[in-house]
Amino acid sequence: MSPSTLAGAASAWIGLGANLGDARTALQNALRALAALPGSRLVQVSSLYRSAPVDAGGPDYLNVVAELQTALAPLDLLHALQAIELAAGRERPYRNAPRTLDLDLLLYGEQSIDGAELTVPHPRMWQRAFVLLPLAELRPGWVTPAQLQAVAAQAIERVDAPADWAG
Ligand code: PH2
Ligand code: MG
Ligand code: MG
Repeated sequence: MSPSTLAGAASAWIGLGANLGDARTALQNALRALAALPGSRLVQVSSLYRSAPVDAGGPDYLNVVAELQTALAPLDLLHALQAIELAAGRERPYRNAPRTLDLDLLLYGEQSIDGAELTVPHPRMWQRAFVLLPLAELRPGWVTPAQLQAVAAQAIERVDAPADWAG
């Protein structure tokens, strides 16, 4: 086992988004908070993307995807993500309301989870260019050309390479 591998850890793929306030700083702070979670290591971060809201109103979003290697169990990770959202001033006035920070657990290892609190893989991830494009960057070959083609009409642009915004 390499020293950077955490015992019993899984790769969790997290979608980060924000479209209220200083979204870029919110995403940077969220990455720092993810890296500081117990038993966790931030492995990679995608480019920063600007995307038009999907099924929602309000300003454009900034979106990224991150890979977190973590020994936290899925529900413990979910609760940790919710705590980071709350600390960033997240409010939930109505469904898909603009938000200071949204952290979605997209994938947790190879697991399929269908619980009251958590569904993994994230049920809508394959309909969303703001998830698939950054994920395809980090997992080349995992997202298929057909899946990317299916979201090709959605308005999204790559704003910054990882080193230029997350570095
Ligand atoms: N999140 C949503 C709804 N719509 N659209 C974009 N572009 N980016 C998001 O992160 C997003 C969205 C619900 O969480
Ligand atoms: Mg979301
Ligand atoms: Mg969410």
